[in-house]
Amino acid sequence: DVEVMKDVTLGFGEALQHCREESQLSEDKMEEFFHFWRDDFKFEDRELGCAIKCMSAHFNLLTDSHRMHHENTDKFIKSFPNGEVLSQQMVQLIHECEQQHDAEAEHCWRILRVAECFKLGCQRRGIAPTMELLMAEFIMEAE
Ligand code: M21
Repeated sequence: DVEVMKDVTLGFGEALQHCREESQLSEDKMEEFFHFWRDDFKFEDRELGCAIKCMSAHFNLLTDSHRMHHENTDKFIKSFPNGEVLSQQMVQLIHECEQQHDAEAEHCWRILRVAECFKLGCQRRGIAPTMELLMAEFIMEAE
């Protein structure tokens, strides 16, 4: 459901401010996390992988080996309205993406590839939020 994914994205994106310094992700590379869902978004910068790693750690969603913590991720998604309709699907999708990219030993690069795989999987399943929806909510929150 695209509404749920919108809420999870905006919630997760709140950690971006905390993680800019640590991840070295400059504002011109990504001013707001929801740009992740743009059609022309490029998964090229290692710093973005580092930022997603930091943001995940901020919400306690990573294990010691820097893989998704299934239980905590499930709980995190369920903390958003109607999160229970997507949590299992998201956890399973991220897990499959992790398995596909397990050979990449460098955490920031692997997490960047996992994130790209996750986005593609969401688009195939029709659960990726539209930019229109994200922008509208983001502007409302800022006002
Ligand atoms: C749903 C909102 C945003 C999602 C963004 C990034 C999702 C990236 C998943 C990667 C998780 C990292 C797991 C480590 O292997």
